[in-house]
Amino acid sequence: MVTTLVIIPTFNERESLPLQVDGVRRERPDVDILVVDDASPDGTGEWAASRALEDPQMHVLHRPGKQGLGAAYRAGFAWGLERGYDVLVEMDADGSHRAEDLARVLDAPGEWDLAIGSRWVPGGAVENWPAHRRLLSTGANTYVRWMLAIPVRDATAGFRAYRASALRALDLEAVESQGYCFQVDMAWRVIRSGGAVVEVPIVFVEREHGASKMSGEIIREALVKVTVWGMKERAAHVRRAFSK
Ligand SMILES: Nc1nc2c(ncn2[C@@H]2O[C@H](COP(=O)(O)OP(=O)(O)O)[C@@H](O)[C@H]2O)c(=O)[nH]1
Ligand SMILES: [Mg+2]
Repeated sequence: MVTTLVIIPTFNERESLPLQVDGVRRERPDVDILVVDDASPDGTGEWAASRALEDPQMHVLHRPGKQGLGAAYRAGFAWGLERGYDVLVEMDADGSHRAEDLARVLDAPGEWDLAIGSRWVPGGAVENWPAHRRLLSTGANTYVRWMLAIPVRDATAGFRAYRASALRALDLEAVESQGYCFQVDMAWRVIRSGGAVVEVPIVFVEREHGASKMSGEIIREALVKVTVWGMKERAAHVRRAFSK
């Protein structure tokens, strides 16, 4: 039997997390959950710890302070890989990633190393997003696809499942990116290491409780890094062409 760990990073998600945990439990009672909490001042970590006492399939990793999404996932992956899970899932706490889409991501067709729950493939959608956030996401994804020359429609998506073997093939310690850039970085690394990526449509619903941690700095990091990676890739192509 395939063992699955759903990793949920949290920072101040006291209102949303209980709904998300209940949803995952309801839709996929077979999976284990790991909440990675960065010492949320609102008591999210305490709530998760008390829930874990009642539920043997729920675990919590408490971290000393807010260190970013990428760092939280790296710690969560290490935790899950040490314990031998076959599949590791990334899922937000805020309800944007619907529990009813989890099975769709986990049961993605074909042989995949990374299955992305995608907003920007036919059947995918976003609910309750203003035009400027849609434009930011579609624009960013068009730029990433062109700059890195990868066929992924939603490389910034944070609802995804990795085969443990694909994560083991990467040097996770070397991944420094945070935020959206972390998602792009990871997809690109899987592709470069020869892994297969599939996208399945999901409906992304903007959060009802709490606040987004998105910031100008997160957008800037993604833009700068993707540009640098793309330029380096092009320079390497040119060097290879001339050295033939
Ligand atoms: N542990 C941890 N979780 C974070 C951090 N930043 C964001 N998150 C969580 O990552 C998920 C996505 O963040 P969110 O603010 O909803 O980003 P958005 O959906 O892009 O607006 C949520 O579950 C957040 O609580 C962080 O620094 N540490
Ligand atoms: Mg969100």
